[in-house]
Amino acid sequence: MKKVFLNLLKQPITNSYLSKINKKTIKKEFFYNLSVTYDNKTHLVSLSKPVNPKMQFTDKYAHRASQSITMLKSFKKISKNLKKRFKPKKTLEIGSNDGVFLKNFRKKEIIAVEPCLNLARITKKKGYLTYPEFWTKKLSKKIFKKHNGLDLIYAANTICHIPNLREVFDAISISLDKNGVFVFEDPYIGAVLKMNSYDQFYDEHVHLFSLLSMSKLLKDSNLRIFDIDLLDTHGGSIRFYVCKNISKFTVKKKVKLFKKREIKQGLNKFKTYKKFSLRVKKSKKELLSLLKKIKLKGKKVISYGASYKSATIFNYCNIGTELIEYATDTTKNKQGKFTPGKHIPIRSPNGEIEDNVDYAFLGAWNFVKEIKKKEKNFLKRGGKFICHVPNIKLIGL
Ligand code: DWN
Repeated sequence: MKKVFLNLLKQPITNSYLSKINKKTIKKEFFYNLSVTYDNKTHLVSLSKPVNPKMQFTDKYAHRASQSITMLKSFKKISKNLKKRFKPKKTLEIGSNDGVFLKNFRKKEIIAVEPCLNLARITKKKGYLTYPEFWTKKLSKKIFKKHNGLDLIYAANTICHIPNLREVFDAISISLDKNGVFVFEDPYIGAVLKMNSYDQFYDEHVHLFSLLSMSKLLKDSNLRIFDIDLLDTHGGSIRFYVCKNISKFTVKKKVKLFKKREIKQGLNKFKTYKKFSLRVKKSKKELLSLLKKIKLKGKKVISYGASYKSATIFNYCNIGTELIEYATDTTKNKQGKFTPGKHIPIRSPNGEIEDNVDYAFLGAWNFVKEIKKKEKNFLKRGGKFICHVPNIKLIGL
């Protein structure tokens, strides 16, 4: 049975960066109620009512996975490791974005699947075989017919975006070779609870996974987990190594140990999530109080990164231009636009943070190390970052 534990109020579609702000565009903006459930049967954490994917993954998809050095390095490392460990001859990536993972493979070795047409065009143009479609059983059958069984299927920050997980996993079963591997990584619910990073909940993050939930869900599609990795990326992610029930892989000892750890953290109990929701309310109160205090002193505050995550914070906490003057973002097609819901203008960072800025809210807190390195001058002149994870805090030199 699914039970709601968190209500993050009215939220927009996070990819809907507005080009103009006027009566018409404001009236047209789509909002839904963002509440989050825990299922005591499967242990899965999901949004109560997912938004229609066709409204999200359009031909105007803004996010570019290759915007951070951290992620470029991470994809390079995992590509190298996967090649060394599994020696795949035919690999497929679900949700290939702008090709940040693909580029580590030879063109004839890898197939891309990407439903956002503007992104699919990028990898197609670079010469990668790209299916501009959602990952479904129908597509999987088509791919199997053309290429036979796949040795490796990889997905990063994609599977948690798909409402119908049974369809995803059945589709994997269809096109994966007998001893093929399906490797996927997504933000980890255990880390979200630990870091109080409630901004990991937004329209696109339909589910947040644990090992407990994933072990149950994969069974129905005759798949099983044989290894896992815990990652630092995106504020704490989990990577699952999955194979067919009948395959040769034996389960690593750490899988069993990790399950015990999750039980100790209470990931199989509703009350753990309920307690988290109280911490979220506290975080909102403290963030608003800090921002208001800073503004009363006449200081200038911006947001560093107009991330999708930050849309949850701005809309849940009701933070608009009265508290945050503008956001900077390196993604070209976000620049000149306005953040969804709260309509904060987005600018190009033009190198470093401007001299007259006193505080920068970390909309991209998951890249704090990279950002601190880049913004040494801001910190040297006394500038401070505002960060909401794990607690509301200021980060200086
Ligand atoms: O799952 C998803 C993740 C992986 O990416 C998608 N649903 C959408 C998107 O979510 P996000 O926007 O919360 O992800 P990021 O990668 O945390 O966003 C950071 C934003 O900050 C990007 O728009 C780029 C920007 N940025 C910047 O302006 N300066 C990032 C860095 C490191 C910088 O130095």
